[in-house]
Amino acid sequence: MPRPYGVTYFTLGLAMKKVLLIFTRSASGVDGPRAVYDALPSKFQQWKDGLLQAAIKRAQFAVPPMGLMLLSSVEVAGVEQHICDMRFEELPLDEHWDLVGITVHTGLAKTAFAVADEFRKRGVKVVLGGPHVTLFPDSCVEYADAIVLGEADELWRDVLEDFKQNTLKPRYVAMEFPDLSAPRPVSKHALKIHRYFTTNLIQTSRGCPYRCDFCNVYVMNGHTMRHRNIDEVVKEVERFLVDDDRVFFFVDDTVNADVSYAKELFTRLIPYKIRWVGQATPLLGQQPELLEVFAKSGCSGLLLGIEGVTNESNKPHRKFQNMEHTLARNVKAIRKAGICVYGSFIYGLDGDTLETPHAIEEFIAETGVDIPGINILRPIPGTPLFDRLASEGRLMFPKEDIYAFRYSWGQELLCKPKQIAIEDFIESYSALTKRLFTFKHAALRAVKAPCINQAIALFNLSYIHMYGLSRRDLHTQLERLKSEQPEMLTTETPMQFFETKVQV
Ligand code: B12
Ligand code: SF4
Repeated sequence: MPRPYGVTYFTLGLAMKKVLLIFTRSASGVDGPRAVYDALPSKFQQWKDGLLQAAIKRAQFAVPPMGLMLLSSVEVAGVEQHICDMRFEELPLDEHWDLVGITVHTGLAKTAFAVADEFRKRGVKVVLGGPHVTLFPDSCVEYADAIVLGEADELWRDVLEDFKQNTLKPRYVAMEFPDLSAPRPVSKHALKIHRYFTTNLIQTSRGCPYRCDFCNVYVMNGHTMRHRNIDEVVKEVERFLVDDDRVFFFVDDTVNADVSYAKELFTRLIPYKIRWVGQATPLLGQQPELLEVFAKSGCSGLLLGIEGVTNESNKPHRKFQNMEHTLARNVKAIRKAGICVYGSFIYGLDGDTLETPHAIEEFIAETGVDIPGINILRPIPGTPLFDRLASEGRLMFPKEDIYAFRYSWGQELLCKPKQIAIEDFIESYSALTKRLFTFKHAALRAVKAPCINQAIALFNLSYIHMYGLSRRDLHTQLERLKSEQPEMLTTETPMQFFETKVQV
């Protein structure tokens, strides 16, 4: 959709300011799995990995960056905004740009800074924003002409206006969380709609009432839930359906956190006959009325943050909402309502032992989780978990080197498990993923899935490859540790170390 300001500006003889918003690609994982450790995989492996990368990137969540969709929807006279999604395209370094804005995620910060350098070398001003800038602003200053801290929905207009007036400030800070109830129509004009799996991304709320220690959503977006106006969300669904009738992705971290809001919203969406996916807590299984509304409004799949399957595993990480005695029942209730479950598990939690992989496997078999995602506990810089593990001496990289804590796909151990020696952990994790991701399981899960059977088959098939990659990388990491840092592999686990110290 062309921006209306263009005509007026050219009529007045003024040049439009061209702004480029950039989203970077992660080193591996949902953006196309790649080896992060294997320096020299065989020719056959390289060929196979390359072939599968593109297919997996598309089959997984190849969705546009919602943050940049919002920023590019801010209309300022005399400014036209474009999006470059590096997961799909090269940087347009040779085109003329007046201003570049880049989203910075912690695990991808090095890439974002390198991109910033490229543009600044060419004399283009660069603004950095996103989760990493909000959490670690000072580490970003040297790579930018301006940094934006916090949710930039309203601030972005100030940045663009200042830039136009040549009065760009070095730092913009969102002093308060933006009022989400105010109308803010989202435009898709800067997106290439057909390259994505879907472009129907909607966020109805921000903030999270929970405080899991490995997460930083509540640090960035606050504890109090802020909601958008329900009429506005319904209008957005209507508008989006005009250009794209594919599946909707409600990107809220917990779409069932506020039961009465969710019930009203999704009841209003029933007549639109959309299909949608989202993220929820397993507590949904105990919210029968909401569950029914979700099913009737076209919910086909939910990612459930299950993490550990026992209270011993979850409690040390402040994951109190998942109680062991209701967890399996809740997952079964959700599937019984006709909704597929992506179960997101974490192995390596403080309460985990070598028995945990079997408990996870049994849980999956009992509940029929349609897609199991088996993550390794990941200390994300800026989370309470990161700080605690640093103080316990359990980080495997220097805590100052926050960029070492890159994002990958269960391909790397970043901290020492509390009760399991590293070598045993890698062996047991590898054995678990080998047992869970087989052609037989992929076929069975696809057949038993309550809906979207093809998508379930594709996901499970792609995980055979992705967890194979994870096993290869983890074993390469293990070999390197053996030769370069054997002291890390001492059979004394941090737990035993602690106990010895206490006895002394
Ligand atoms: C949906 C989602 C996904 C989806 C879709 C991603 C996509 N294409 O956008 C999928 C599943 C693909 C995904 C993948 C990953 N994700 Co994700 N994801 C989310 C989630 C739940 C919502 C993101 C969202 O749309 N938010 C809504 C928008 C409006 O908010 P926003 O992006 O933060 O943007 C606002 C501000 O940050 C700021 N802003 C953002 N960019 C810019 C740029 C400029 C110039 C400026 C000025 C401002 C600005 O202004 C925006 C408006 O207020 C968030 C959690 C969360 N609550 O945000 C995690 C989150 C962003 N993801 C995270 C991670 C780690 C990943 C992965 C690396 C996982 C992996 N191992 O592969 C990949 C990385 C993919 C990539 N290339 O970025 C982390 C990032 C942590 C961090 N400190 O950097 C988060 C915060 C979750 C968490 N707590 O750990 N993710
Ligand atoms: S992991 Fe999920 S439930 Fe826990 S704090 Fe983060 S967003 Fe909230």
